[in-house]
Amino acid sequence: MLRLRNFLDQHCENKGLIQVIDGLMVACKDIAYKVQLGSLAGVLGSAEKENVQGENQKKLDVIANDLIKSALRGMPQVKGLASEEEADPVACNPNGEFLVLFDPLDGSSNIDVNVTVGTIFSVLQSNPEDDATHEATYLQIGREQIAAGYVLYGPSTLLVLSTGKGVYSFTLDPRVGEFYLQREKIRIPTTTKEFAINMSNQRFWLPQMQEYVGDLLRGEDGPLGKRYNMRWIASMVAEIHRILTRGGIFLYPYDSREPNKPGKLRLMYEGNPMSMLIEQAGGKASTAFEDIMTVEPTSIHQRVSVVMGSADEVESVVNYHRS
Ligand code: AHM
Ligand code: MG
Repeated sequence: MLRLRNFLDQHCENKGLIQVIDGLMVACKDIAYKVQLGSLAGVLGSAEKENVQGENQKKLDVIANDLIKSALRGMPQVKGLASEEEADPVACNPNGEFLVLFDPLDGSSNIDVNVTVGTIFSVLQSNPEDDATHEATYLQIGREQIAAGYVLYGPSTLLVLSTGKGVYSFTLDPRVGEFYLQREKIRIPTTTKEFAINMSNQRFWLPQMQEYVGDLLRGEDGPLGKRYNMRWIASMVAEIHRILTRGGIFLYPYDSREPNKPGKLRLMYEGNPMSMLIEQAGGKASTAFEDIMTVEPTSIHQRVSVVMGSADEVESVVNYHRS
């Protein structure tokens, strides 16, 4: 079995990037260990404070953020970082080449019920003259990402990674603390009969989205002509992992609960990295109007409408929105 480090040495010419991924995984293994111990490590429950987005932080949100932050700050290759749990970007090493954006613990509403959560990350290249304390330094479109991935803390701990040459997954062997390659060049089936959306928001969606989901629910009697199954885990990492395993479509579209925000999920450290993985696996990732990875970012914490997964199904959603 091929160890992650050996895989990277064989598949990635960028030695600095290898160091960054290696360093990130040191922090993620620590997070995996704490998630596994749960209440035995005293890490469950609320941190009794809010992040910059006004969301209640869980203890593990804060712990995961601190672990990743201190790992990245210690790396000479990393110039700066931005996190869901940090109001502002954090400068690391002035001579560093890379910017790392991350959601330290996605799906954290699931921690206390022992359901899968994960860390999502996106790596960008910086210019030597860029100031890592400036938000503008980080505002690159998703197509500029040089690597993206997530670590899933589920029954097994998995890393799913792309450095722009396909998607690979690795499983952590906690007995030796190493990730081993398990799946190569992952491909998402083009068609699907499985969708994931939070149906409780139905009345707040755009009419086009209501029409599309209405047609899904009509099954073989509707215009889509097939019976669909539904899943909702409320952990984007877990949903995307299911789609990378057996296909499907994941939607967190615009809704009018907060009319000024384009969606719930964040572009820079949720939408973009997941879009890179999905596209690298042959799927599509759209806002329903344009490719997510072409959206020009205007702030680190900006929101985006998300429709991603099996290519034909995403195309179908885009077609409903053309009308
Ligand atoms: P988080 O980053 O604060 O955990 O929020 C993102 C999560 C996604 O993982 C998931 O798809 C979504 O929020 C679930 O939202 P809802 O509570 O509407 O089901
Ligand atoms: Mg998240």
